[in-house]
Amino acid sequence: MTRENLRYQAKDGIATITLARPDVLNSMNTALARELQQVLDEAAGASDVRALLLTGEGRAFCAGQDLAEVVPPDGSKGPELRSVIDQNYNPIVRRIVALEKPVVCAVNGVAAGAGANLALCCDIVLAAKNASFLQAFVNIGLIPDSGGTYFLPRLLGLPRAKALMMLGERIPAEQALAFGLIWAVHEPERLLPEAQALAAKLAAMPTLALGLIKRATNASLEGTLASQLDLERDLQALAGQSYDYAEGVKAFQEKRKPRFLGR
Ligand code: T3D
Repeated sequence: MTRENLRYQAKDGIATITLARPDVLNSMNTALARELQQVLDEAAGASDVRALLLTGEGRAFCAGQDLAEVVPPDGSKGPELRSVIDQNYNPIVRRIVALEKPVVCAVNGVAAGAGANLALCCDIVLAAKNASFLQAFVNIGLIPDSGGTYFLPRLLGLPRAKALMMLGERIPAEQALAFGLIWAVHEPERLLPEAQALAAKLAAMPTLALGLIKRATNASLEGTLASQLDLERDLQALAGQSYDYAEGVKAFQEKRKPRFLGR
């Protein structure tokens, strides 16, 4: 499979995906979107992949839609926005959210538009101190997509979510951290090692339980206490049948570190 717009490496239980169009700040064109969908499918289907790490090459994480693709500078007609969202962005967000493996995002620079929302739909988001987040859509007369209008009010509450989306201002990583939008901020040179260590930690954890935590958390965004209590019971019953549950309890009783196999 051609992978001209990203790099993909699966090693030691971690699938690392690096967006690689640095000259245009890793902005998303159709080719990159399709490649990203393909590698997400590959990581989902690989039983030896137990955590994913998403990052960008160069000084940006992702500047959102490649504007030259949708509005070609030569005046020719670009693709319809409706189909770009339907075929490029929505399938990516759906895959990441539904994937029952942890996805770490290392935001190495600016994350704008759909690039910001791509980061925010991941499970644990780290950012470099010099990274920034920007709901850039309104600056070009669009509205947030890629789940922005879903995730931001839930992550931030309405006042901050609406201000971010309506003002289109760039907020630095430290402010994103203070807002509770992301998990941690690291010095730029520490970002990748920290993200790799976190992904390695997750890859050695009980993968089935992590996947079920993700499933329950997704449901909690829509559900009631009653529906969550029922779901927790059902998912706990599943987790309770796993090898890793038996191993976790055994290791506790034997006062040793557990060796989880992810099943
Ligand atoms: O299909 C649809 O359109 C619907 C889907 C929409 C989803 C979206 O994501 S809409 C939002 C699209 N993104 C943007 O509007 C962001 C545009 N970019 C910026 O606002 C700024 O570039 C940044 C704030 C991200 C970074 O600013 P800065 O000053 O660090 O960099 P720069 O100088 O603006 O950009 C560097 C280069 O990257 C530059 O190219 P050049 O002049 O060196 O040849 C610039 O044109 C290019 N670039 C940056 N963002 C994009 C881009 N090229 C294409 N598309 C981009 N989004």
